[in-house]
Amino acid sequence: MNNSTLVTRPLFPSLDEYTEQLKEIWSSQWLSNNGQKHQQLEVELKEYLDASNISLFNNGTIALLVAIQSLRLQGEVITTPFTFPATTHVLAWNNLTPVFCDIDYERMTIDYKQIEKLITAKTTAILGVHVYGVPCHVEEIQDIADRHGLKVIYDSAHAFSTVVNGRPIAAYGDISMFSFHPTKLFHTGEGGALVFNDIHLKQRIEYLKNFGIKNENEVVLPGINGKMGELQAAMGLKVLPLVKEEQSKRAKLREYYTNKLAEIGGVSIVKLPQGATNSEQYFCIRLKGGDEIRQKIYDALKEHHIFSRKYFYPLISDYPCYANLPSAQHGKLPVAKKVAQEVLCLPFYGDLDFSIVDQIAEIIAKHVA
Ligand code: T4K
Repeated sequence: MNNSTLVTRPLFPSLDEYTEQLKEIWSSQWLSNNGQKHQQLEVELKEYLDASNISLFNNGTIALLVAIQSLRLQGEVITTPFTFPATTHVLAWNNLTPVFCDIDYERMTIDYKQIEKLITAKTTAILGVHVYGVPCHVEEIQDIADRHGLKVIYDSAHAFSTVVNGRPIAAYGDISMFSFHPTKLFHTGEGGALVFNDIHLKQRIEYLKNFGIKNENEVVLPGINGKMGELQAAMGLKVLPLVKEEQSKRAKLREYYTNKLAEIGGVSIVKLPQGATNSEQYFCIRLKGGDEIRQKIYDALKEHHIFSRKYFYPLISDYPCYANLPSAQHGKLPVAKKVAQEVLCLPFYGDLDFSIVDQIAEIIAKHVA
C-alpha cells in the first residue's frame, strides 16, 4: 500500500512524545477504568469542544448505543438513511424501530420538512447525522422536537469542533456523539465521546459505560463496557495539539481541489451552509452523472492507485436487515437514493501532495467529458 493514495490518513504524534506517555503509563501501572490520562483528556476535550458535559468512550458506536440507553428511548426513532451503518445499528441494538426520513438535497442531512409527517404515537426521538461535517438544520429540528416532546440525538462523528451560528455543534440537541476512530480528524486510535447539555445525564452515562457498577456492592443498571483505556487517551492527548494545523492544511487542500475542479462540468463540491465552520473531515464531490460516471471515476482512480470512497452508498434502507421496514420501501426516499449515487469522497489529509490533486482532477475531467 506504500505507493497508494488512500482516502484519509491518521494524524500521528511523534513516536518520542507517545513513548513519553507510555513511560508514564508503565510507571503508573494503570491501563483503564478512569485512569489519569483519561481524566486529563476529558478535561482537555471539554474545553476544546466548549462542551457543557462530556464522557469518553472506547468507540463512537458504543457511545451512541449508550446515548440512546441514557435517554430511555422506546418505540420509533426518525433518522436518516444516508450515513455509516453504525448510526442505524445502534437503534436496532436498542430494540428501536428506525423510521427513515428523506434527506435535504443540498445538505444531505435529514430533511426537517419531512420529519413531522413521520411522527406517530410511538416516536420518541430524532437521530440526525452531520454528514461530512455539514450541520443538520439544528434550529428547525429542535423546534419540531419541542412541539412533539421528542429527544434529539446527533451523530457528530464527522463534525469535530464544528461551530454553528457561534455555538459549538453539540450545544444543539440532547446528546451528540463524536467518533475518535483513526479515520477521524481528531482520534485516539479507537474512541469516541458523548457531549450533552443536561448535567443529570452524566451519572447515568458513566454507569452505563461501566457495566452499571455503582460501587463494589451495587450494580444499578444493565450497562456495557464502553470505557476508553489509557493507551487510547494518551494518543488523544498527543493528537489534540496537532488538530488545528491539520485543519488549516486541509483547508488549503480543499481550496486547491475546489479551484481545480471548478472548471469541470458535472462536478460539484459539497459546501457548508452560512454560519457553519468546516471540520475538514472529508472532501466530497457530487457527480451529476450519477453512479455510472462515479464508478468509472472510482475505477480509473484505482488504476492509478488512488482510493476514493463512496461514503455513503448503499443507503442503510437498502441493507437486507432494514429493507423490509415500511419507511424503506420503494419510492419513499427519492432524494437519498439520488444523492447516494452522486457522492464520492476524494483523498483528503494534510500531507497529501498537491500533484496528486492535479492527477485526480485530470482523471475526473477525462471521465465526465
Ligand atoms: N457514525 C458515522 C457517521 C461514522 O462515519 C462512523 C464511523 C460512526 C458513526 C462510528 O464511529 P466509530 O465506532 O468507528 O468510532 C471507516 C471507519 O472505520 C469508521 O470509523 C468511519 N465512520 C467510516 C466513515 O470510515 P471504513 O470501513 O471505510 O474503514 P477503512 O478501514 O476502509 O479505512 C478508510 C481509509 O482510512 C482507508 O483508505 C485506509 C485509511 N486508514 C484506516 C485506518 C483504520 C489508515 O490509513 N489508517 C488506519 O489506521 O470505515
